[in-house]
Amino acid sequence: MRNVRVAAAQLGPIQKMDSRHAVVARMLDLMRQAKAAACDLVVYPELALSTFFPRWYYEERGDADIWFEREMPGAATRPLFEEASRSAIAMSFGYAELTPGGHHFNTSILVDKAGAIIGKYRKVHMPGHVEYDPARTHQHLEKRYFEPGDLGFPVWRMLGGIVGMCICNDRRWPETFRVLGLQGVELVVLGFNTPSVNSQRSAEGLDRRMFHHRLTLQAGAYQNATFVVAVAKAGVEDGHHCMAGTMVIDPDGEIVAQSATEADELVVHDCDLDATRFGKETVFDFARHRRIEHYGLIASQPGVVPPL
Ligand code: CDV
Repeated sequence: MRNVRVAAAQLGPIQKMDSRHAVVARMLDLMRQAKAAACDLVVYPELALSTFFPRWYYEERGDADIWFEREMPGAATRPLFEEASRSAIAMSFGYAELTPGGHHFNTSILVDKAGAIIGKYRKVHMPGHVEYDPARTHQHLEKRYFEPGDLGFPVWRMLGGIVGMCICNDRRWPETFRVLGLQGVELVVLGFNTPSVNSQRSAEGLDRRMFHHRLTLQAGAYQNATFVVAVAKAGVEDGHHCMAGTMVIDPDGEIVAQSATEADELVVHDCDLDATRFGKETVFDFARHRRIEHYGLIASQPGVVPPL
């Protein structure tokens, strides 16, 4: 048995006016709850430190830089690292990263129990659009504010297992989970901000959005024999509703724990990483069963090329 007690730390809404300091205080409160529950790892959402700012259009792209972190930890986030090391609890959270070279990424980090950053992931699959789109019910300008990640999908040895990260829209792509799976991943942690309405098809509301969310997480977990911990930023931010659906999926693809609210909420689950072994040694023993001679298109062709 290799047990990792995971705390999925869902955040309720964060308004535009809320300071980093106020958000970090909420995150610290969840971390203290996680410590009281003897958790090993606390996982927060995508862009955890602010409102989901890509819904706002800034004509001058640089005006959005107020939402980006130039250093990690910085003055506002240092208390998270101090508390993590004091409590001997590992953590992962997402933030908007502005590098010294002027690059903008949607980033997540993995921090060990000593409070040291041991892993960084930059979101690869960037949804949305670059320019203001009046045809949409709301804007989703991630393609305007972020570059696609340049670090691939690494994994790290941590907490006695193999841990990987992805972010929100990445979960909808089987390629994400398979690349992590090919490195033996046993625990995938991810945060998300998912509007409860499709901006290009308003009839597609919460039920269908939640269905697709569960479908992708459960498939990714089962097909790669891994735990998945998915953590929402939920509720109504400045009039825009994001769905909850924080959940833990086991390597059989079953939802084993989930949130009940759209507020700050801790979902705790014991993940025995040895439970990943059966799938990895049988139906998803990749080395025995994969036929890479037939998969070339996946890595060589981005779009659809129908037959003539
Ligand atoms: N933050 C996201 O990546 N959100 C997307 C929405 C736009 C569909 C998601 O895949 O949940």
